[in-house]
Amino acid sequence: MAHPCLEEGAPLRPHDVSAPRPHRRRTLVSSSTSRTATTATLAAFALLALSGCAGRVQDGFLPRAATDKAQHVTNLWVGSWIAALGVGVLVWGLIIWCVVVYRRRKDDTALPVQLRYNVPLEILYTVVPVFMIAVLFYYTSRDDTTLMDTSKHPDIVVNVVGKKWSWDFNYVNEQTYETGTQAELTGDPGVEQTLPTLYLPVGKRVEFVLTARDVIHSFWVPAFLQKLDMIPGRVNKFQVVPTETGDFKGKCAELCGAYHSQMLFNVKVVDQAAYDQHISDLKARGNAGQLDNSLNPEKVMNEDQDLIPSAGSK
Ligand SMILES: [Cu+2]
Repeated sequence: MAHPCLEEGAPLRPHDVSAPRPHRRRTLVSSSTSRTATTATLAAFALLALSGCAGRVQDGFLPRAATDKAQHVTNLWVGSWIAALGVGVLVWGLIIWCVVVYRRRKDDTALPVQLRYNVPLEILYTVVPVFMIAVLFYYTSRDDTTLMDTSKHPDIVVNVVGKKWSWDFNYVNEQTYETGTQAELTGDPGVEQTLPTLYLPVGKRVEFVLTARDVIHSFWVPAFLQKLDMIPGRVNKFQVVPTETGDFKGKCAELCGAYHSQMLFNVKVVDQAAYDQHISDLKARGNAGQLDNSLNPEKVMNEDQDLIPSAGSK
């Protein structure tokens, strides 16, 4: 037998309709609600300010796209937010409409029917979300394929090696390298100059070949709007064409141990002459050859061996 309260027309218990609500309680609830709303608004502004969000609204507050492919990420991000907001506004609107139109009136003494179904509506509830997910999946998959495409011939190949807690950059065709040591974030100015710096020529297709010496790291230049894991024993690749000169920041995006937060590097996108000069400087410093994967405690797996770049692969 159903619970009496679930039966159609079951009368409300007297205290449900007639017991006066203590005024004090309502005041407390409404003041605590408004306090919560104020706190949430302040927190949102603080988050925006503290995160140093310098992005523009039309970029969805992402850093400005600095590679040929980054605009795809911005478009997917902004498009997804617009879709989510559209769905949100519709759902919030329906909720508010139900709350207002079907609120309890003074003379309501009976609970509405508590168990009811509507097959067409329920089919709609199932089909519409599946359709929405399919659309998001299509655009995500399409952009993922573009971002991960390495079929074009690169002008520069850089084997970036992640290690606890810094980076080695092997310029494969130039047969020179830069090796980094962990940043020491003392809070004093000048730390950035101690970080390893990756030089890239503007407008040239760069292939990053990513390997790791010890644990999983992730190669991330936020301005490129793209990152990829570096997995011990595996070789991952992606290509970008940096489209503007300038100084950018790079970091590890995978929690990799105690000093993960200090696994930082600089990126300088420069013209070809400055790039060539940097390569000459590295060679003059005696950095000949490669700091390759022979330094890793674990071998790169057999099936990935042919992905390891060698000079002349350009
Ligand atoms: Cu790391």
